[in-house]
Amino acid sequence: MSAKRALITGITGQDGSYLAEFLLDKGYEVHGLVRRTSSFNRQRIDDLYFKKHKDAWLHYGDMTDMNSLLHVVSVCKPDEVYNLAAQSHVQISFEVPYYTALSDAIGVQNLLESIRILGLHSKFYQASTSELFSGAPGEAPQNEKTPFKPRSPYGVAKLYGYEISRIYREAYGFFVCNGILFNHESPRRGSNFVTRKITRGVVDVVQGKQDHIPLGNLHAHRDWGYAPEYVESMYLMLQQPTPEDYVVATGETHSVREFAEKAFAHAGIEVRWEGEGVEEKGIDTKTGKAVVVVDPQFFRPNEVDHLCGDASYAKEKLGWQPTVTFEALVSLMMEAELKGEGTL
Ligand code: NAP
Ligand code: F7E
Repeated sequence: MSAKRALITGITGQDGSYLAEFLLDKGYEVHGLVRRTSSFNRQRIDDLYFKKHKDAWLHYGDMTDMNSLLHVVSVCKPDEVYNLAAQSHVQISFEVPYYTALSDAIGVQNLLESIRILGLHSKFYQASTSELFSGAPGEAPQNEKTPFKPRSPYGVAKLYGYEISRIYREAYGFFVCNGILFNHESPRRGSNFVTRKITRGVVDVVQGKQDHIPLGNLHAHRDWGYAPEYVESMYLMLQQPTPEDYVVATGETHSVREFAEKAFAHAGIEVRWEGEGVEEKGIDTKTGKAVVVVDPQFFRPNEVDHLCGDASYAKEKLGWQPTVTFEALVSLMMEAELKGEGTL
């Protein structure tokens, strides 16, 4: 029997790189969509065995360019499509709302339309997100039935992606699953997301390269899991007899402040908090120096305050369950950072 073929958009990103490894290990032929960039941005896949693997292929294209998607889909004829490509930074979506809508909303439709026009029966995974929820504390834990009320251009673009995916399932009988994934992190996380910013910042503070880490909202609560475990849930969704939508999360929530405390503790620095609001600082109890300061440039015009997912449906139907705890996640990210192993 010939190998199953998967097309992964967003293969150069955190999740795409882990998913590519996971599927190649399962014997898939993996095709990835990459953008042309003036300097190479393939650190997450290049040094892994992707580059040398005989069953791995990269194709140029862009979610906003229907011609390129039609071409790539017609060349690959994938059994499974994992649509992970997105402008994925929530704060930046306030600065580039139009582009975010094009890539994260219309891009999903472009890819679904490509499959439809070509008359293929590819199964389709859509990277939906906990940013569909409002994050109002009274709503947690959020599950598949919690109402959506996004609070950012990113969230609303992803809502379009979620709904258009559902519509292709209902209207055309497509096998489409939305994975409503809560935050998931790793040493490959982009360095402008808060977890990586903190772990890199702690190492820079320890090595004397910077005095402190400037952060925004320290009160925000997130349900943080480990990315390699989360990509497995994407694969499991597409192996079910019927297509459905699933929340994927740990069920634990922690604040940005707690993440910073734990990361500094890993490097032997105890932090005590002083002041309030923009005056709040994290002080190294030994030296008395501020190692965290609040910088309002990292506040968002609108914030999702409190996320905590209920993944019991994914556990029941997919047999999926996370094993990496919050403490273990901070430790493994700090260990990788100290060894210089994180993606730049
Ligand atoms: P990421 O590291 O930011 O990777 C995003 C990927 O999308 C990159 O490969 C990027 O390519 C590609 N991309 C962006 N715009 C594109 C476009 N217009 N055309 C083609 N490719 C484009 O994101 P991630 O953390 O791996 O997340 C994967 C997906 O899951 C995203 O859709 C994200 O919104 C969603 N999600 C993430 C989380 C999370 O906690 N990580 C949670 C829920 C949902 P370049 O390398 O060229 O920039
Ligand atoms: O922020 C607060 C910030 O940017 C987490 C994406 O993968 O997960 C991610 O979105 C929290 C927010 O992730 C800083 O205000 C404080 O409350 O790491 P983040 P995110 O916005 O939750 C969801 C599920 C996705 O789908 C997205 O694609 O941390 N925060 N200070 C900060 N955030 C950043 N980035 N930088 C700060 O300095």
